Amino acid sequence: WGSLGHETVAYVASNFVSPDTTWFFQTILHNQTDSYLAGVATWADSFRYTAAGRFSAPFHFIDAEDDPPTSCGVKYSRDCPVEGCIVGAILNYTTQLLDPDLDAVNRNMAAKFVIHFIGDIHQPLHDENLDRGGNSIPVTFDNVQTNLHHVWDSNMPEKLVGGYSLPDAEKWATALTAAIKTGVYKTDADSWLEGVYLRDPVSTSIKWAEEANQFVCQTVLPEGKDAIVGKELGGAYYEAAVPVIELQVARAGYRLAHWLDLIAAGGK
Ligand code: DCM
Ligand code: DCM
Ligand code: DCM
Ligand code: ZN
Ligand code: ZN
Repeated sequence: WGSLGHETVAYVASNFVSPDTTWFFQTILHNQTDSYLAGVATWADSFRYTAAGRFSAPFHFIDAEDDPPTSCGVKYSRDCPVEGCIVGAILNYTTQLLDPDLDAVNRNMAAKFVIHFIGDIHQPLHDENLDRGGNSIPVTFDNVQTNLHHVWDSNMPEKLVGGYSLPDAEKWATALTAAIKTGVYKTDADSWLEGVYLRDPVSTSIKWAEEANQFVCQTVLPEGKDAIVGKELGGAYYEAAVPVIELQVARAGYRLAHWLDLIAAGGK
């Protein structure tokens, strides 16, 4: 996701975490405001472009070597290479946060990574190998030339919300939070936490990746790559994608809240 998606996921999570969790992560992140999660949600995207952070670039995705739209699916053994992937990164940085001996600097970094990667794993194209997660599929969106990955990360969320500022994210998060508490997601939200086990971050997050990857076959490339190369996606394609984007951002925020609650409780 772009900044809007990540900051919205973070605000949704802040709306659901327990008071103990709020205090726990406000301390780690040295930020006592309501934006303590949203304020660091895009840090990992800046860090990966620095020399010190280059190692973390592969941690933002898992390149599922499936065959959309015919066959979708993610396999940790097949799709997570030695240099790492988003599932391995969620395992690593969650494990670090559970280590009572971890120093404050690495604890701060681990928290920022977990907040970001639980967002990215819910973006369908972050769980897909084809054309580098759609980065090499040229398209236009509202007459601007871009690529399919960027359309899902940024163009479609920003068209839906009407901007990408921090207040835009907070406003979108307020709407998604209401949908989870009392609206369209109310009956399903409990099921979003099925299969979530702090003692097994790999099985937990591969399930999230698998679920998002199914949308690559259903919604991202339903008629295959050739049907959208060079096409304008701001019309019917956008309308079909919006419900998936809203659902995935809502799920990511709700699951991030639960994951942070489990971490703050120390696995107890
Ligand atoms: N981005 C950045 N610096 C750059 C290029 C892009 O911060 N030099 C940001 C823009 C998007 C985000 O990265 O918000 C997309 O990251 P990803 O595709 O890993 O989700
Ligand atoms: N950004 C975004 N959507 C845009 C333009 C920018 O999400 N339409 C993000 C990318 C960078 C940040 O905002 O992370 C700052 O972008 P810029 O340096 O282009 O102002
Ligand atoms: N990306 C991805 N899968 C890949 C390569 C990149 O999901 N195989 C994501 C990471 C960034 C965006 O695409 O969010 C752009 O990546 P880059 O800046 O590395 O081109
Ligand atoms: Zn992306
Ligand atoms: Zn990212």
